[in-house]
Amino acid sequence: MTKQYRFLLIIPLISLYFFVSAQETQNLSYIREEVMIRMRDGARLHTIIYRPEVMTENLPFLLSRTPYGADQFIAPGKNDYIMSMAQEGYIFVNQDIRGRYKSEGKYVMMRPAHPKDSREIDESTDAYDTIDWLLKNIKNNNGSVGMYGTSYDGWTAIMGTVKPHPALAAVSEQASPADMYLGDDFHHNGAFRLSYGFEYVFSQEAAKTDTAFSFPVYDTYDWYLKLGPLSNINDKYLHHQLPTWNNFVQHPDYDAFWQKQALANQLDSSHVQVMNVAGWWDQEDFYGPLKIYETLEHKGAGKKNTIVIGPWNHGQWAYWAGDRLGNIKFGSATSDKFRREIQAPWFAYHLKRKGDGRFPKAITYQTGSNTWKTYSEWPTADVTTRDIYLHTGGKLSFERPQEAAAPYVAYLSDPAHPVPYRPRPIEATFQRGSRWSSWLTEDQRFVKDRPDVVSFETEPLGTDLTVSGKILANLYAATSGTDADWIVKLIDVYPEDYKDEPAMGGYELMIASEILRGRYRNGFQHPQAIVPYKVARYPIDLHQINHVFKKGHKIMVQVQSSWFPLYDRNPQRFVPNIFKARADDYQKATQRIYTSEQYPSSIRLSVAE
Ligand code: PG9
Repeated sequence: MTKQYRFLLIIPLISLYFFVSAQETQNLSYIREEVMIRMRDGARLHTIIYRPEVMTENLPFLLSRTPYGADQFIAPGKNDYIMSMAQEGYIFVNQDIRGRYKSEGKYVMMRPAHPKDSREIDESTDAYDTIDWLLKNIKNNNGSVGMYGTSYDGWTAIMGTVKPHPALAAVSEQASPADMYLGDDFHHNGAFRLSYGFEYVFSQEAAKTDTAFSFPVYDTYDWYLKLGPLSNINDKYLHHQLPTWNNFVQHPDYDAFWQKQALANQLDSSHVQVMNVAGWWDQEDFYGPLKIYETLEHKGAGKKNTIVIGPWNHGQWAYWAGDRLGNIKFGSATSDKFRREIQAPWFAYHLKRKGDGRFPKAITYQTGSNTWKTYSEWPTADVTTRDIYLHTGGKLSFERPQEAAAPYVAYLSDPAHPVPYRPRPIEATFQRGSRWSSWLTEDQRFVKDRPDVVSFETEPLGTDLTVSGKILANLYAATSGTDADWIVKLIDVYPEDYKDEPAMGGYELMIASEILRGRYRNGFQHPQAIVPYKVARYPIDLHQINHVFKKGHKIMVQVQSSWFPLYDRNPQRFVPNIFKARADDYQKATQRIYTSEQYPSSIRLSVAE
């Protein structure tokens, strides 16, 4: 146990409470108070309140609700994430959600809300009851409440809007997951996120406080490979004790369990102002904030709904300067800008009526040109869709393929040798020193020469090419097996002779990527076996980018059929439930990526003039 507790040091990747400001800019003193707040069903939630020692006006509350330990919240005067807001003046409140750390009640991972029923408890009613108590019991408040937080804490923030308290005026969800089956932490398009799913669920459900699984090896690639079929997780390690793992096994398809949890089926437009925040290289919940923004747009939230997307990994806006991510440099302190110039004024206007309240609908950082852009709608309509095609011979171009000598490129996908998703050793996801948090920016040359990764690239570009908004891969593919995973990566290849920064010469930077589990090509609710060697179209949503492929750079597309151990291995033989596959279901398969006139695989780009 002691050993495991050492791993608590890893949790800052998830919970941002550990980051202490290097320079304390002001002497911001607070009175810290710890209370147990009673919810409508009698459960009491452990809550920490920080009131400024000196108050010259009544102040609004800023509430954050977490499964990661409210005690670990750094006092507002020393906390980079909220420093600008501390300088502005708020009463900060942090709460352990139901069943975690010092709170009573039962923890349910992402407990779905009952949007129409206020008698049933959920995270929305818990937020409501907390706000009600605060307004009545904490003196010198101005009657206004904001909620904010990253990831799980972002999710609890947006859940506050499902049955919102009238005093809840503004919510900033930052990297909140929206759909754990389609695009966030636990699955993408039906493909199971093995290393994240296992390690995260263990950290949350093995005990009431965060607890890391103790791997006997450093390179977890080996551990997961030797694990064999997924059923060994329960048979050898979890023994059916962790509810979320059991749910993975019992709900392999997009059934009512996942649909009920999906935010698109819970959220509605309300009186609450919402600011959604996402990072282009968020390794956990990039889909979430985009989906929440889109859902609220469809529900008519209009001016009450805004989005900010920066060049960040999961939660990077909350700490440090944000002038680089992994090997990629941005030339300015993007996170700092977010905290000072976006987050702080937005809350100040909505909770204190300070400032002019003029906020752009969308602020998105344009990578490549390294500039911030504002938009009156997002994704911007100011684009033309253009298809870029995969060709035999490894070429990529805007010309549609003509009759080709060989209509496809083939490779062998072997579940005994899956493609690593990042360079080995693959440290445990949350362990100190893990490269998990920046893996999406790794140089993709580390897999380029593998025989089971196929690459297609353009000539060096003659002019800058700006892609802003949605992108979609249209893959035409076939397999000798009866199930297959298809992974598509869109890559910016730097010139070999890169004068700006010689060490980045030839760097292959992933700008977008996604996986689709082939069995779900016709819908996520009903898996269907693939007919061997039959060509099928696999549409793969690559989400959105705002990126300039600079003159002299090349555009590359890579296709592969495994991304291990982030995603579990597809057995490549169709079985009804992969969590119950047997060792001998895992078989090699020959994959064909079509590049012909009849089956022109391509990526649909939104190109800005
Ligand atoms: N990505 C984490 C998470 C959120 C919600 C559910 C499961 C995992 C997090 O960083 O909080």
